[in-house]
Amino acid sequence: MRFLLPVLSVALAKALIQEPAHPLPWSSPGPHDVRSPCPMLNALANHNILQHNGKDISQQDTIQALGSALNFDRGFSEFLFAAALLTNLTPNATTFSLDDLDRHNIIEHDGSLSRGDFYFGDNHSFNQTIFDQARSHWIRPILDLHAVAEARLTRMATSKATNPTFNVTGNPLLFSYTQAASYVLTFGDRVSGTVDRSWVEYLFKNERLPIELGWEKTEVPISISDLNSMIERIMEATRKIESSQVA
Ligand code: HEM
Ligand SMILES: *[C@@H]1O[C@H](CO)[C@@H](O)[C@H](O)[C@H]1NC(C)=O
Ligand SMILES: *[C@@H]1O[C@H](CO)[C@@H](O)[C@H](O)[C@H]1NC(C)=O
Ligand SMILES: *[C@@H]1O[C@H](CO)[C@@H](O)[C@H](O)[C@H]1NC(C)=O
Ligand SMILES: CC(=O)N[C@H]1CO[C@H](CO)[C@@H](O)[C@@H]1O
Repeated sequence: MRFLLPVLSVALAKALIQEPAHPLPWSSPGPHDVRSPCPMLNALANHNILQHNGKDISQQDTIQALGSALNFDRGFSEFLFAAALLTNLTPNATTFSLDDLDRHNIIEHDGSLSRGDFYFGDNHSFNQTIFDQARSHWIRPILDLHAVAEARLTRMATSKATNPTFNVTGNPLLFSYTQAASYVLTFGDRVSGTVDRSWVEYLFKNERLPIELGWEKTEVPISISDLNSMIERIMEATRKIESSQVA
């Protein structure tokens, strides 16, 4: 008891000094708004950082949104936008809408962390059962790259075993690693390759940035070279798990 009081006072003082985290405006999609299988783009639209209707997103909108909200640099945003544009089949399109991203096997792929496979009907909506499977090995509150790789592999293995049309190669395969790398880079520490589990789960479940939980965007911009090295490391962690399963 003698120790409790000073400890509490420090905590209390801190609580009083710290400004409460300023929540960004957020509202769920209305009947005329479109959304995607990407939890982050949906979150940005819900926050009005991307247009709330989710429609006609330009390269400039993408650079502005990912830059201001997440500190993705221009090169990384341009890379993602170029991929997104492939999902708009209108000739010479210069924008995409979030529901274009449902289009199968361009970016959208089987074995997602939180969405069902195209073959089973709904490749778009958050599915708690599927996400629970992905995070079934997430025992510790801080995820390392082994845990990140394990979640991805677990879902891919289930999908491979149950979906007769399973085929994740080429760009869809690259994007499945890109997505894993993106949540580590956005919410975690790119040097240690660790990330707070609760922030990742919050994004998926709520399609909202985990600002209330204490997350802030990184001060150092996230670039394509960060993406490439994070993908390499997640692939390496994946190979380690695969070789230990064979042995
Ligand atoms: C213009 C930018 C972006 C585009 C076009 C895009 C597109 C997509 C698409 C199509 C999917 C669905 C893939 C699937 O599971 O089948 C997806 C998933 C995902 N995206 Fe994005 N995304 C973008 C930006 C971001 C950013 C900035 C993050 C940062 C955290 C992110 C994180 C994720 C994650 C974690 C998933 C996996 C969802 C799952 O497996 O259930 N994305 N994205
Ligand atoms: C698309 O762009 C090409 C090359 O600039 C042009 O020849 C074509 O007419 C355009 N198509 C449409 C539908 O605008
Ligand atoms: C979620 O995924 C599970 C497992 O694939 C499936 O059985 C269930 O029908 C899906 N739920 C919805 C609401 O689609
Ligand atoms: C698998 O998908 C790729 C494109 O991602 C395609 O080129 C290939 O033909 C597909 N393979 C099979 C067996 O369907
Ligand atoms: C339910 C659902 O979201 N299905 C989508 C799966 O992907 C195709 C495109 O390949 C969409 O047209 C469907 O709407």
